[in-house]
Amino acid sequence: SKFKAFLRENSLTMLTVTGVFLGGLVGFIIKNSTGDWTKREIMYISFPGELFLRMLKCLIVPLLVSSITSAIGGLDLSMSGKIAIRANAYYFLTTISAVVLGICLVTTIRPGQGAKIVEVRTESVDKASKVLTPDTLMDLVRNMFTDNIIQSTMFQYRTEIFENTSISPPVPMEEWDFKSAQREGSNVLGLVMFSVILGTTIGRMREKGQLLQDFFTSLSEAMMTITSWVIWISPLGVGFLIAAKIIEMDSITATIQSLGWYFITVMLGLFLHGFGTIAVIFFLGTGTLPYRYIAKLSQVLATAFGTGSSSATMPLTIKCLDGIGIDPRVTRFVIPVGATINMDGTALYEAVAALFIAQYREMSYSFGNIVAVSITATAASIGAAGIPQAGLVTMVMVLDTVGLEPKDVSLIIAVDWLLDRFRTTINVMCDALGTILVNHLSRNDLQSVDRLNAEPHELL
Ligand code: DAS
Repeated sequence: SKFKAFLRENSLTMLTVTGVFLGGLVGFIIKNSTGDWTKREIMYISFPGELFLRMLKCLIVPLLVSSITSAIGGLDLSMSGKIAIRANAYYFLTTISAVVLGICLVTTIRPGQGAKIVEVRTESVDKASKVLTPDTLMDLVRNMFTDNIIQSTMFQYRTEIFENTSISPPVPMEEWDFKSAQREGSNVLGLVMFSVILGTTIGRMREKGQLLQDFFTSLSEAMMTITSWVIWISPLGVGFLIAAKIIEMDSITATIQSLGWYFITVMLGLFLHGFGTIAVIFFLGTGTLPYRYIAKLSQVLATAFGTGSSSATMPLTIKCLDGIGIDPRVTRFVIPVGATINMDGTALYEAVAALFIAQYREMSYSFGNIVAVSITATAASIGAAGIPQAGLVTMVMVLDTVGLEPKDVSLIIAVDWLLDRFRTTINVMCDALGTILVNHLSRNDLQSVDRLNAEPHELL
C-alpha cells in the first residue's frame, strides 16, 4: 500500500518524465527510419504539443500580474522588502557565479581553438548591421518602464531596440531560428515592474485597497486551478513537442560534432552550476542539500525541457512548490520575478558563446574584455524573455563587448535549439530552489507577521 500511495502521488511526474524520453525515442526512430518530413507533416505531429503550449502561455500574463500583485499587496512593506532583498541577492549571486564559472570553463577548455564550423550564412546575415551594447542595455531598462501595460501583454519583443534606436535588425528575423522569440514575446519585464509597484501601493492603501487585493488574490487562485487541469496534459504535450522538434532538426549527431567542444563546455557548465554551485549555496542557506527537492521538481524540469520556456513552465513551478509546502506569499512573488530575470543557465551560455566565437575568430581578448563580457552576459540574461531561444537574441550585446558582430551568432545557431532546452531546465531549477531558500530564510518573519495579524481567538 505504501507503493500504491507512492504511485498515486508521483504518477503524473513519472508520466511526464516518460513523455520526455518516449517523445525523444519516437522522434529518433521516425527520423532515422523514414525520409525527410515536410513542414506540414511536422506541423501535424507537433499539434498536440502546440495546444499544450498555448494553454500554458495563455495563463502567463494573468497569473504573473495577479500573483505578484496579490503576494506583495498581502504583506506589509517591510516584509515584502525583506523577501525582495533576499530573492534579489540570490538572483544576483547565482547569476554572477554562473557567468564566472562559464568564463573559467571556456578559457581553460578553449573550445573555439581550431574548431571547424559550418557557418549558417545567408545574404542578409552578411548585410547585418551593428548593434551597440549601450543600445541593448538602454532597451533593457526601457522595457522595465512600460509606457502601456496593455501593449506589454502583447507581442513586443526586442524589436523595440531597433525601432527606438533607428538601427535595423541585424538579420531579418524570419531567417533565424527564433521566430518564436520575435513574434510571441511580450514585455514581461515591464509587467513585473508594474505589478510590483501596484502590489506595493495596494498594500499601503489598507482598507481602501482591499477590493483590488481580493480581486487579484481571487484571480490568481483561479489561474492556479486552471493550471491544475492543464498539468494533466503535460506528459502528452511534452512528448509530442520533443518528438516533433527532433524530427524537424538536422541530425543531432552531425551538429554536435561540428560544435562539439562548445556544446560540451556549455553542458558541463550547466551541470556544475545546477548541481554544484547551487547545491552549495542552498546548503549554506538551509543546512540541507537540494537533491531531494530536485527530484520533487522533476515534472517541472521535464516541462521546462519540453517547452524551452521558463515563462510557460511558471504555472507548473508555482503549483509544484505549493505541493512542497512553500509559503504562497513567497512563491507567488519570487517565481514570476525569477522566471523573468533570473536565468543562470542563459547567463552562463551567453558568456561561453561569446568567448567561444572570439576564440574561433582568433580575436584576442583582454581581462577588461572578460569583465565586460561578465557584465553584459548578466544583463543579457536579465533581458532575455522566458521563451525559446530568447538568449540568442540578447547575445548581440555580449558579442559587441569583444568586438564581434551580431551576424556571428550564425556560428552557434545549429545547436542552439538543443542547448536552449538544457539551459531553460537549469533556469527553472535555480528559480525553484531559490524560492525554497528564500522561504526558509523568511519563515520566522512570516510567522511573526501571521501572529500579529491573527485574531486573538486564533492564538489560543
Ligand atoms: N529559453 C529561455 C528560457 O525560457 C531563455 C534562453 O533562451 O536562454 O529560460
